[in-house]
Amino acid sequence: VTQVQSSGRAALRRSLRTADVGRLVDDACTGEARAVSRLLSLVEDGTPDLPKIMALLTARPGHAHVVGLTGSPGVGKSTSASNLVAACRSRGLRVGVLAVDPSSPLSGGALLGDRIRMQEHTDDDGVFMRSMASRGHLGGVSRATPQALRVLSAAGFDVVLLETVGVGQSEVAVAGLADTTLVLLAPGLGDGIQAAKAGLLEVADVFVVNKADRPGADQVVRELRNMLAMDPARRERVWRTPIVKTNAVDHEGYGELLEAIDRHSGHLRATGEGERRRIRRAEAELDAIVTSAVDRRLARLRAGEDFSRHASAVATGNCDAYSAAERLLDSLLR
Ligand SMILES: Nc1nc2c(ncn2[C@@H]2O[C@H](COP(=O)(O)OP(=O)(O)OP(=O)(O)O)[C@@H](O)[C@H]2O)c(=O)[nH]1
Ligand SMILES: [Mg+2]
Repeated sequence: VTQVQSSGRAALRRSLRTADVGRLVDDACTGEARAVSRLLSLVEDGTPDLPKIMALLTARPGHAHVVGLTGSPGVGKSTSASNLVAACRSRGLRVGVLAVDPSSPLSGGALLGDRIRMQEHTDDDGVFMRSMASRGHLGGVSRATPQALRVLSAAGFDVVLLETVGVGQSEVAVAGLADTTLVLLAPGLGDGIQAAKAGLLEVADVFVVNKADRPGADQVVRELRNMLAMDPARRERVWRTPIVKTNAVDHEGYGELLEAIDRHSGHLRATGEGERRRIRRAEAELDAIVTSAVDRRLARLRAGEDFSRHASAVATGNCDAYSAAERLLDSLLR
């Protein structure tokens, strides 16, 4: 399987004909899983066809509501995502699931586990599941995520679940791309403090206290309530962050969780906050594209003759470093 995948990847790196790009986008927009998957690979690999693809997708924004799931390892993100998929499907909603690992180049184990958990949905045309790891490019997945979300929205999914694997700032950043961010906590993980440390409390639109079947769940809810009450930034907000208890193993609490997500979605529309988040996502997307372009040009510049010529001039005292740098910067941005 790995071999087939990697030769497929090599093929993807070659440019496609314009007509083929058009057909691929058309197929993906009908929700055809293979076309969606192919587009996501192109996004992930940052292939030269991306500008064409993104231009075509602009006319088809879709209407997906992006729900981010984040929280410490083992808190139950994947199990909860699977439950949310089921809850959405019972309402007739089409769901895309994007599991991203912003921190590690490969997390084959976790992703394999997720596949097994998602197995009950594999025969369902209304569900699309995809994992992205960073393949060793620093910041690679975070860069690709806004565009991957665009693809899934264009493909007509009503809801996209964005699950982050791994912890840290990049995870918070990825969660920040969602319309509604769920922060999961569970008893017994010392989670309240961990979440506060990782900056997760700030990004939460809904708190999910999972593993409600375990002792200590109500204690976590109480701690959260206290923390929320003491947070001055929260007091000024219109949105009162709900706390929903779930038991992912016995599928309990998901009706209530979907209701909370619905209410938040209504809040986003009513207050203009939704628009602000779309702008924030566009900023992240632009930032990623500009950064990649500058990185590429900088790499070319460093390897070029101009650079060594300027370095010699500085070394021999014919030019000061700042003037030389100015000239190089001019040529970089031209
Ligand atoms: N008792 C109990 N166990 C749960 C519950 N939810 C998840 N688990 C178990 O907790 C373990 C971790 O669940 P995952 O869904 O893989 O957690 P995760 O947050 O996706 O983990 P990572 O992807 O490694 O960060 C699994 O063994 C689950 O079966 C729950 O509500 N109650
Ligand atoms: Mg997981």
